[in-house]
Amino acid sequence: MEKQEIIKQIEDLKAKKNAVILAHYYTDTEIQDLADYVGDSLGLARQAAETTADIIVFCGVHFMAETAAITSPEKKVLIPAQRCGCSLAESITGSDLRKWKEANPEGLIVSYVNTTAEVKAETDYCCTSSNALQVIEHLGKDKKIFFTPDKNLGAYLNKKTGYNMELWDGDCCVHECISSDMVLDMHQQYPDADILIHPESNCSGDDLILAHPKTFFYSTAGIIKHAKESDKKQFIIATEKGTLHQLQKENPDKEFILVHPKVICGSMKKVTLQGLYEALLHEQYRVEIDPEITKKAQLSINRMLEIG
Ligand code: CIZ
Ligand code: SF4
Repeated sequence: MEKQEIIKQIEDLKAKKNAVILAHYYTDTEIQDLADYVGDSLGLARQAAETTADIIVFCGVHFMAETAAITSPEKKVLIPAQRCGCSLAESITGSDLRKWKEANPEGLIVSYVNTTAEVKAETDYCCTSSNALQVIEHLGKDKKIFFTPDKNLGAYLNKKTGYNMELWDGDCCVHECISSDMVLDMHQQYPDADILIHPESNCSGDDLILAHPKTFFYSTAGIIKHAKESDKKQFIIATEKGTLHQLQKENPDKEFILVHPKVICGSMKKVTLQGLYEALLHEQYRVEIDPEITKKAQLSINRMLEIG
């Protein structure tokens, strides 16, 4: 089928089946352009919880579709591509958390939302990069906190708050390549640009980068907001490449420079138009979570949603 015909079929199936298409900022540009809602994990989790659609087609990686299935257990959640993994979500298991809890019965576990449903079920509070600071500040400095699974976001949070959270040794294989040297090299090339950095990046705990007058740390949604509200015309973007699509769409008169051409999440790019069409047509691939795990995971997600 021609591309235009696939797009028409997707629109028709969506209307016929009362489906909604949610897409992450890191998916291919044509998927973002077709989606009913494009967002980061927090935005997508909220949309999934609020939608009145019967079917959610989740264009993103597997843990994100799981989150939608947890927040909307009565809906049919579909993911267009199989094996859309995430190095962060795969770095830790429910059993790792249970072991920590046994050794630290007074402690609290805060998990970044990039985790499996099983890990969320063992977590006290979820957070995303949009609300991580709010969540840990809500818990207070005196609590013993185990922050999982992203060591870079964890190091950033410890630096920003003065907390001493214990950190799990996980990372995002995409943002891990964004080093301090890479950021400083780009700054030399574009000295007037603001540098907008996702805190999953390898440089996020580096005092030099944190104190740098041109750096700003944000979630993906925060990066987009900063670019829109700023009077600046040029920005270095230190996160996944797909983010540039919305940035450029919303700010056609501004320039966005990706910190390095290899900052691309291969898992997100597995979602294709053909896959999306087949997902709607055959109602595949269904993401279902065990009801007991759903109930426990809902607690940690809802605690996060109540805070911010
Ligand atoms: O790297 C990711 O997967 C991110 C930043 C997710 C999100 O939207 O928070
Ligand atoms: Fe996971 Fe990193 Fe891809 Fe995000 S960019 S989905 S954290 S591998």
